[in-house]
Amino acid sequence: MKIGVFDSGMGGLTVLGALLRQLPAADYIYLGDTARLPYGSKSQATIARYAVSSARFLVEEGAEFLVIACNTASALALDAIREAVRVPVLGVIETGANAAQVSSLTGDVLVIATDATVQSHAYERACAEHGLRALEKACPLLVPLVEEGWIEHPVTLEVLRIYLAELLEQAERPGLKPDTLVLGCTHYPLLRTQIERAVPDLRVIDSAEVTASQVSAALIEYVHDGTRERRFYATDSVEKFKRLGTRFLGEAIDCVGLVNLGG
Ligand code: DGN
Repeated sequence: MKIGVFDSGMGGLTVLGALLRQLPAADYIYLGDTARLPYGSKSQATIARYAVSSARFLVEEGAEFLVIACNTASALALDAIREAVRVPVLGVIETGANAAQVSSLTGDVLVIATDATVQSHAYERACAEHGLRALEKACPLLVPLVEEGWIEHPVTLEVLRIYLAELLEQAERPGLKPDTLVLGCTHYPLLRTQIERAVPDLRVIDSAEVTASQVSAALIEYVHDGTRERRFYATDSVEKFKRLGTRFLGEAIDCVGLVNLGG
């Protein structure tokens, strides 16, 4: 079984890292559309066009199952991808909302994500389908801080503290009783420890881990130990991908292919 994992950049490597831990026998092919990121500032039509061409590339390369390991693409392009390819497609928002339902006893959850994901209200809708009330907050400074490698940096800890304090204050106004916090961006698992320390009363849902669990549960019977192929592609900046990607994946990335998917 070959699983294709797609992100606009490197954040999706946190999902791939969790998949490698939970379902190591599968073959994996990862594409980071680094030439066209960030998706968050583009229109829905453009994001869908980029995401569909990326998904088609992975299927042409043999992927039999696709994981959209990017919240922005999952929020804005999942239907377009499903229409364009003939393999099953799973996005990180539905898996995050499923896990929030299992976690939350009060039915009230908090979500932190990028601007584009929050503006789409995809988490609010997905949570509502599971009978949950979700309060979403954009935390746009976190992606650049993670990409800078400032995981334990005092600036990052202070930015996190401010965002989370604002979110908890907003939650008090409508009388929500949140008990769960969803990390709605694939960059945020790198900050999980710091976030858990900052909000010890909330259960933190790491969408990389829960996505990997759901993929693993769905596919385990189809995965047979074989070559354990791992292939990486980026649409630009392969050297940077190798260097920074290792931090997201948790293991070295030796070889990254450059692929041109057009404009
Ligand atoms: N990691 C992407 C996500 O999950 O939405 C965001 C990446 C970005 O904004 N550059």
